[in-house]
Amino acid sequence: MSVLKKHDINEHIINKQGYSRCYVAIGSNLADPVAQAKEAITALETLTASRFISVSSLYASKPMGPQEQPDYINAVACIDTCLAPIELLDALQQIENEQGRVRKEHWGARTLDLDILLYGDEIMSTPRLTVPHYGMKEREFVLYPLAEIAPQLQLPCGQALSVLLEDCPRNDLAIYQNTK
Ligand code: ROI
Repeated sequence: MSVLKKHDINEHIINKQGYSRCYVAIGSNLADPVAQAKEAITALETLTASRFISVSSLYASKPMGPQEQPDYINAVACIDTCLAPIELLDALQQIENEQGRVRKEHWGARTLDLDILLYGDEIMSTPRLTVPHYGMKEREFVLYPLAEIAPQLQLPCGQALSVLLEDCPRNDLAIYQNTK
């Protein structure tokens, strides 16, 4: 029997048309977070040079970092894109800006955060972009929504998402609304 390779498990990481499978974290805790998240999902559905694959439910989560800020709405979306990593970052920052992103302090409240969690199987660190996202392995509001849409996922480092989840308490994470 043949042994499954990482590329078989993370199916279609790069398919024949040169698309890379990417996972994007969505987070908001200002200016109607549910509406912000839904608007971001709509923008991702029509992202240039990309195909929208799926999105998790919306989750309600307690703030990580300073506690004197509102609870967050979080979700994770999956897209296949022909955009290079920096082009994808630019496109996501444009969506953030179009939704009037406000962010006053580091780790403080924000109208919309769109973070690249994974870009295919790439591992990269540049001044503007680190992939995989530096904090994703410890964040319940990232790992649980990610597992909802990609339960079999393996990270580029070889770690299985299912193993990361075993060490990640849910805290007060709760499904807030289905997006289907
Ligand atoms: N906390 C939660 N629950 N959700 C987020 O999306 C989020 N984003 C952040 C910080 C400030 C780290 N805390 C968060 O950037």
